Amino acid sequence: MAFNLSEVFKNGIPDKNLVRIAEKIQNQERITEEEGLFLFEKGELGFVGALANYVAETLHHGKVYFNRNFHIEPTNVCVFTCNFCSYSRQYKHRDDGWELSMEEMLDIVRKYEGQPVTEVHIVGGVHPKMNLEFFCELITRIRAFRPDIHIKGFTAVELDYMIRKARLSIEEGMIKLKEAGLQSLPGGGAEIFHPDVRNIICADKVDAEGWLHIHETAHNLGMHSNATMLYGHIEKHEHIIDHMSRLRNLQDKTGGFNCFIPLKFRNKDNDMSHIKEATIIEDLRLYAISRLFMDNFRNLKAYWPMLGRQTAQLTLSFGVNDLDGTIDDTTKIYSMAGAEEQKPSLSTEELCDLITAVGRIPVERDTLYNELKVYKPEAAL
Ligand code: V47
Ligand code: SF4
Repeated sequence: MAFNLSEVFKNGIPDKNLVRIAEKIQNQERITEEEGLFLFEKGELGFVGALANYVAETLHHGKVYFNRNFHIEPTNVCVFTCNFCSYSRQYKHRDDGWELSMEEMLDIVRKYEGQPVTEVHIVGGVHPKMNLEFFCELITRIRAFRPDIHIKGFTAVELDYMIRKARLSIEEGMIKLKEAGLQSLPGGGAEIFHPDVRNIICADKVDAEGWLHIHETAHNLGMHSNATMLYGHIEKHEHIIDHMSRLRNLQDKTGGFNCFIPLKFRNKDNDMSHIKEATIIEDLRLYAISRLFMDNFRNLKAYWPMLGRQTAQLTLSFGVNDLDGTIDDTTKIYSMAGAEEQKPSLSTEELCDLITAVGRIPVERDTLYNELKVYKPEAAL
């Protein structure tokens, strides 16, 4: 796609630092942390959006990815007390929450028999009685029933707890899970790495180094993973840049991340409800700057159950190239936190319509971003 700097600056005299950043982006040079911060401070939405759109178009030529997936949330009982969480219940209040048995979880998988889903996403609270052995058995039994489904499961927070409790090293624990059939890790639990924020919003769970070590170990074992960032609460721009920089560094080292997923903080029914949510303008700037800063992440995902389908659709013009999946109303994390999508479920036709409405090409992918079906414009209508 041809890109014309003068278009970006047509409304005013360009700031020389912004010109320099735009030139770097155009020449596929990495921007520094200072430049990333500068974009947050001085880069208006139209400017960062045009650049981010240019980068996404150069990489993906108008393609936007989605997959056919469903979630299993084993429990919302959790030993941790993240202040932003609307979903968890403490063990002593477990009667207010849910704890699925092995059979109940396998029933969820059985419900999809004969359906062309390609991924199961398993994430939940950290239950003190659901251990490594239990989850290895769950994975083995899902694999035996549906060997064709990719099992993406457990945030680094869940893994850290279950592996430490089994008195194994992270590597030993990850090998056990991999042998049972776990194929990749979702990106949750990253929140904001910087201790000045982490110690306030989620002080008691795995820290930045622990989270990064688990993902690095998974990558070294040949597994892929995703990375998230919870934004729009008490963090400052410096913390966002620090977070993205740590992920960018690990990606340089291993290349094991599939995608980056900024997650918008939703404020219903949690201990941070007094904090106003980010505006749509802030969401779009954040996605655009992520695309510009995370130059070694091919895929930037807008998780539509969290953002709502309309804002997710808007992000497609601001650097995003992935919307996650059909979901089929199998997750409660975001509806409980106040997301617009109270029963998140989209058919492939609806996802295709969202994507084609903004002039992009819908592509069904698998978890590792292999293309399964390209919906040519006429086929998608
Ligand atoms: O780590 C919890 C977030 C994450 C709130 O890898 C909240 O494809 C906003 O791992 N407001 C877990 N966010 C979810 C997760 C995930 C989600 C989508 C895709 C993928 C993937 C992974 O949910 C937590 C936390 O950051 N979260 N509460 C809230 N009130
Ligand atoms: Fe537990 Fe995860 Fe909620 Fe934190 S975000 S309290 S670890 S369920």
